[in-house]
Amino acid sequence: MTHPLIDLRSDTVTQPTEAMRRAMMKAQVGDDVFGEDPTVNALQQRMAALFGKEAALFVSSGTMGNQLAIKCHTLPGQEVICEADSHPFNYEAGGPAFLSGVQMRPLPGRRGVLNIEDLQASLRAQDHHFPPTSLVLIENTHNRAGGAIVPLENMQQIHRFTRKHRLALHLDGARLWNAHVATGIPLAEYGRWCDSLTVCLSKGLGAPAGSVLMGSREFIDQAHRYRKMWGGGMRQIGILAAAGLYALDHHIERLAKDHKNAKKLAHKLAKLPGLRVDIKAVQTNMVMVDLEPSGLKSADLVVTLKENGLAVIAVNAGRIRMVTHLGVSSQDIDRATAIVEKSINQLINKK
Ligand code: TLP
Repeated sequence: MTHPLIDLRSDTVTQPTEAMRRAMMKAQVGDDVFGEDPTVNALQQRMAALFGKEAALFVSSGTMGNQLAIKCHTLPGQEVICEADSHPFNYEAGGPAFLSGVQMRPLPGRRGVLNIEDLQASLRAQDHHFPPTSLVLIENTHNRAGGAIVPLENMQQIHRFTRKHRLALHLDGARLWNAHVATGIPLAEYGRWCDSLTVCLSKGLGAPAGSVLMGSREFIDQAHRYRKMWGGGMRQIGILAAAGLYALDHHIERLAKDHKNAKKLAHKLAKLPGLRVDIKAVQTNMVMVDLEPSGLKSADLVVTLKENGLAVIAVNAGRIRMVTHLGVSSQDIDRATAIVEKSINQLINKK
């Protein structure tokens, strides 16, 4: 019997469920550029209320949400402080420089967490040699740190720091849902300690597309204008917003299953010779696997795994990433582990 490919590259690969597709099909729609799509309006209102923000804007992607936030919180020539492994710094195609004309100042974090002393030390004196700093960016859960949860206390500390120094604070909460389910901290509590945040509907929540940017009414009004300018004004987009609304009702609590599957995967992989997995570091739906003990290169392993029916991505030359999501069952985890074991043996025997 041939099995379908198990796709652990990302939680972005999910297929909309039958029930989600039905919700999309039945959605009432209108022209959202005129503000007349009732389903988009309902999603925006619901999201703003959930996160305790004045207003929300449905955007095409997490990248667009983050880039709009950077645009609205800064002026060209200013500086943005971020964590060195953060998504906006590493994976948004240089957007901050291109779209907002700002300079990014990456600070090294610890498992995605920015240290308050490093932030203090990064402050620049009032001197015309220096770029003025206007924004701090944080990320929770943290992607490159393997889905790590950034503690709320750290966010509160950074919030206090930004108030004191009159800086804006934006949270890239692409997978904030995962942090919320893992910690039990209410979504509004995360909303409370930042000026703006982006959350994605298209990752663990399983919608086919869409993210939501939230903040003050004035901030969202400005973001709305840039969204239009950047070609992101869409029309009868309630079809996609309906998937988001469906996900809010049905796909938040189930993230606990993804977290359980990720832990199961980590435990099983840690037992295989040649691999190193930091089980304690698996806090949500991602597992980072280091290949160093085996001497294998991730690029080779990725190809062999794919041939054997498992898709993963390489984070760097010696590390692969596996992400659990609603398309992955507990049995898939058993099968994925067997495929990893078989693939490592094949590659080692070839050497
Ligand atoms: N991340 C993707 C890839 O770009 C790496 C993934 O598969 O994890 N913030 C964070 C923390 C993200 O992980 C991502 C997507 C984004 C923003 C961007 O979201 P999209 O892809 O909707 O632009």
